[in-house]
Amino acid sequence: MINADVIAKSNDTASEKLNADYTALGEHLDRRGIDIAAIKSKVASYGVAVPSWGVGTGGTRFARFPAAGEPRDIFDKLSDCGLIHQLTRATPSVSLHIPWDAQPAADLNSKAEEVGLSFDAMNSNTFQDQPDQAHSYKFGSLAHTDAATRQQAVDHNIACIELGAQLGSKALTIWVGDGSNFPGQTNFTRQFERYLDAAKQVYNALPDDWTLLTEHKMYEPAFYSTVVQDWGTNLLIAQQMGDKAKCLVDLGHHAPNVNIEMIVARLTQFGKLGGFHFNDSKYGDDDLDTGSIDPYRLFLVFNELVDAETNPDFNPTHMLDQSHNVTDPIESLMVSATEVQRAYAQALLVDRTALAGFQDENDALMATTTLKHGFRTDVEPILAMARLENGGAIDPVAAYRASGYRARVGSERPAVSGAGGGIV
Ligand SMILES: [Mn+2]
Repeated sequence: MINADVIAKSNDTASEKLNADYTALGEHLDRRGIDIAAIKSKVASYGVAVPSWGVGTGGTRFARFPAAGEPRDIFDKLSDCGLIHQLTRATPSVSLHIPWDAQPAADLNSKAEEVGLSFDAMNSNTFQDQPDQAHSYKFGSLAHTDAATRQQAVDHNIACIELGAQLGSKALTIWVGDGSNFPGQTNFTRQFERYLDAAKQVYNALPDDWTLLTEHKMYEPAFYSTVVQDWGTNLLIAQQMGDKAKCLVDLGHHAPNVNIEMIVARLTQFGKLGGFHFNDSKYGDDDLDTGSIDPYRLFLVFNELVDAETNPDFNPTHMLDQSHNVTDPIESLMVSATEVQRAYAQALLVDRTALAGFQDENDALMATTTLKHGFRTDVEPILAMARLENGGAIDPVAAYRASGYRARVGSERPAVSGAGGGIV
């Protein structure tokens, strides 16, 4: 966390220009029949969770290049996450990953309170082996051929629920790497039956007010077949489990050019959209920064979400899930949180009455132009004003760089060895 004076000083130099830009945008939106204050209010109350693992430098299977001041444990991670929220006012919660972040609940709650954060969905890990575990996940976890290995994975997921319940979390996200690397290596049907049976045991351990989020991913670490490979399989799982089970959509977990916004609409229509992992992708699961490659697709996803907002039961979790290889993770996460807010604000500007009319009249050109009108509007003054009024920074990256935070934690936290393998 940084001194409030640093934020105030940074804002002082930028506030005059912001006021002028905000006034001009307000007049422009007024001519379109849109109240800028109402949009700002919605943006101000919007939050996206930060993944605890996002504040460390990521990497690839080839290498990892750690930066100065890498968080050494979950408490350092929570400090970094707290700073991101302090400056952006857009990331009020953190999603933990167990066992990486496993610590006594009292200590986690105390640190979270200190840095002004709450806990979002819990994430289990059955895609790598831990030093003290009895059975290896080399050939799978919840779908493993060996019953004892499946049971170990089930028990781990239940332990995640039990810890999360003490932290105020209300969801467990399961992603498994189970699959195969060779045709014939596994029987697709029997493997999926084993997964469903094990996942049901986890589902049965959920408190009544919890949601089970299952996350699909097309490939990797399994490169021939993956048990939960697409939204169709994910939907089957959620339907087989029950009302508390919903699908989580990670934007990077699809083939290039897949119409993700349509998947969002389908899952929403049947009450099975549970949450998002925001990131971006150019080729495969690159986990690039949200909105860095295709901001229009991000906007189109939010267009579907805003369309569904009228349903009071519609409340999917939103989280960033990306890997930072060449940037300061704190800066990337601040910019990405802002990109998510930007897509939300742009989607709020779409004239839905006009759009529905053009759709009914089959006026394709005017329908798509109506959508684009929202996307083309520069909403930055709305985002910046929402941050300023909530106590954040008009320009979070500028304030962060002025604070000297990275240099300070660089001297406080011993360097992490770069010799280890990358986290993908
Ligand atoms: Mn993800």
